[in-house]
Amino acid sequence: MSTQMIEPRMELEQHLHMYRQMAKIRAFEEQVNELYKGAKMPGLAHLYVGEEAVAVGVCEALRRDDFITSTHRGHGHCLAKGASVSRMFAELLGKEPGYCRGKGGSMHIADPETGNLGANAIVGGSAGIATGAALSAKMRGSGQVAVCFFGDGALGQGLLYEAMNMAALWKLPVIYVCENNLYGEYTPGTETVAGEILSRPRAMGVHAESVDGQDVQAVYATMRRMVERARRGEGPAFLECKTYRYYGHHVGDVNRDYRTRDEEREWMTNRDPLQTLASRLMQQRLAEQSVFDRIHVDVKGEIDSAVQYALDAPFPKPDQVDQDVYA
Ligand SMILES: Cc1ncc(C[n+]2csc(CCOP(=O)(O)OP(=O)(O)O)c2C)c(N)n1
Ligand SMILES: [Mg+2]
Repeated sequence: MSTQMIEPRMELEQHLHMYRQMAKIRAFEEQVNELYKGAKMPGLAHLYVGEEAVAVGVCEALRRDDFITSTHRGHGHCLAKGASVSRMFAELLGKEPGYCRGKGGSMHIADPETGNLGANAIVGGSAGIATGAALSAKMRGSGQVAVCFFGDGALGQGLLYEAMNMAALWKLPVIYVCENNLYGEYTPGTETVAGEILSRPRAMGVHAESVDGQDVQAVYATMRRMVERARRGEGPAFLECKTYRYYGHHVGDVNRDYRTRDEEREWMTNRDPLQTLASRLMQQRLAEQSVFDRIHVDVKGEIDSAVQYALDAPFPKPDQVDQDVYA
């Protein structure tokens, strides 16, 4: 077979893999919402439903040993980078086999094996960590790249600019991925962000682009170019992904008075990341509806058994309460 025939097949497989990853994140988050509503999960969680194409498109362009730092809305980032669904659920339920032995919960999941340096509940807090990881990669000559995920709310945090300034001066292999979902908690970005977002990194000479965050193929393609230039030593980049969260700021934010149902419907029906990819592949006659249906059935099976595993798992023993806790 000529490479010309192999390549489209491999490309299709990769697109279906990205679809599966997005479907897995969505099913995971829907299940988290059920656990919250059923009073089985302690605390709150910030759901990533609607934003799946960002985490998947970005992480698909990374190596396993590349680094990511995450946010309070971090489940999608962790899963896209390769975290185990069972250990994620276990962590959310406070169980011993969880990523932090059940002591971190939703907003503190870290997984060194997949290069995940951790979620961070301090808005903008992980910009310094990702930039430090990129400095370390450069000094060690490891060829690794670090990605810093953050929301539009973090655009108001000074640390981001201090870190980006150093990254530009030292040409560090770090990519700042801004998930612009139009709101920080209950406030629209129009009331908090002055001027053009991209002009901020550009003022420091950081390569910056904006992409449709609901289009996983576009996110992936843009990210690949940014990762390649970072690995070549050409320095940091900034990627603004325009996206939308379908649920409230967190699972308890059910009224969402700060935005309209029409706006939500528009994003859910016309700009859904899973539907966008599926309809494009079907229009190109590369896959049929049954392929996507099958993926959802498989994913549901995986999620159901993982959540059962976590529900059955033990809590940490009382005498371990102060172990593995650093603050
Ligand atoms: C330094 C800091 N200030 C305030 C908060 C409270 N807080 C938690 S999430 C959030 C909004 C974050 O918005 P954004 O960065 O746009 O992320 P999104 O929730 O939209 O994904 C705020 C203000 C915080 N966690 N950390
Ligand atoms: Mg936001």
